[in-house]
Amino acid sequence: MLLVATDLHFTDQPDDNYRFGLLPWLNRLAGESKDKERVCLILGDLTDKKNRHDALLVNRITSEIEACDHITHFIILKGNHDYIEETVPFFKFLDNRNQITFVIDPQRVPLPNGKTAYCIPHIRKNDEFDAAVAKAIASYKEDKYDYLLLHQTFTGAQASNGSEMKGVYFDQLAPLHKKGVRILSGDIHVPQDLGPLTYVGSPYAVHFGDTFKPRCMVITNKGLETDVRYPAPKKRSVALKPDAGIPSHLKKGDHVKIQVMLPREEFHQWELIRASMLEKIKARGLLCFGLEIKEQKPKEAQPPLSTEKETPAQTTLNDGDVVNNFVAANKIDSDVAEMAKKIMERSNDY
Ligand SMILES: [Mn+2]
Repeated sequence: MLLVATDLHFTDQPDDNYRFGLLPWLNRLAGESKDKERVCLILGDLTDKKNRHDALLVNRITSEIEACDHITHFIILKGNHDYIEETVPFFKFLDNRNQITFVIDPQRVPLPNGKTAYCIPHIRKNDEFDAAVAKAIASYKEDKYDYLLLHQTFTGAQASNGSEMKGVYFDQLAPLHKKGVRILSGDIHVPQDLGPLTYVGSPYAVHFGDTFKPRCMVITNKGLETDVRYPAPKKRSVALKPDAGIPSHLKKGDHVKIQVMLPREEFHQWELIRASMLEKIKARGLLCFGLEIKEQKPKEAQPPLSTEKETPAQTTLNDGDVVNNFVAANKIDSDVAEMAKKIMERSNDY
């Protein structure tokens, strides 16, 4: 069997601790399989920061991988968050261990279940990626393979805020798709099919405002695919009226940032409203990462005859949306965008 997970974004932040249950959980799933070979594919972004990791984090990741006694082999692709220097990703040293293959360059990787994967880890330059795909197609003609594993942004992919990403083109993968090669990619956190390829998606919400349904995939040796879902907290930003209850979809342990919509003339009641909101958050067992006032503009302030719709952005934009909009408008590198989101999240932490 193949267990497929990607974009784990492990960090040393206590708030991200929920991500660490994933490997033991995948290991338990592997333990339920009758297959002899139980291979875990991680399609990149093992960690969030690219370099200079804390000793605790590094030792935790290595020991958690080693503790996966039901998983016979790990194949880990280099994602864009896994390196600064292309040839020396931080976790390259994992490749020296028996049960781990850490793939840095495009290459054919035989899977222990008898299948073969062609891996193209993250490539920064689009033309270099295109050249790697051309090589992969040539390689298929010489000798077939079953899977093409990637970590790349393809044009048309849907980001967590619904906007469309720009990157490399998926049309070039069509010849492999037509031959029946299963194409799986990491990088985009929202699980989705895009032309010939499938984004597996993150196993949990990574940023505030991530509303997608996270998943991992299990693929049997016969090629049957099932989505599996690791129980992890949601990370939601919500805007509420001062007397509103907490939305029912938020459960114990979920991470929330709350904006309370308040007309300016009621700002003086904030201390009371804040205290009552904190009570509600506590009663529901939520972890609060931000509680702030958002001014509710008076109705008469809006131009009454305007044909323009009020942009929902005024009331529902969260930090992630703000960054994503800016990134889309200014064509900013996705790594920089991720960093900006992190900074905004931390600066809002209580
Ligand atoms: Mn990622």
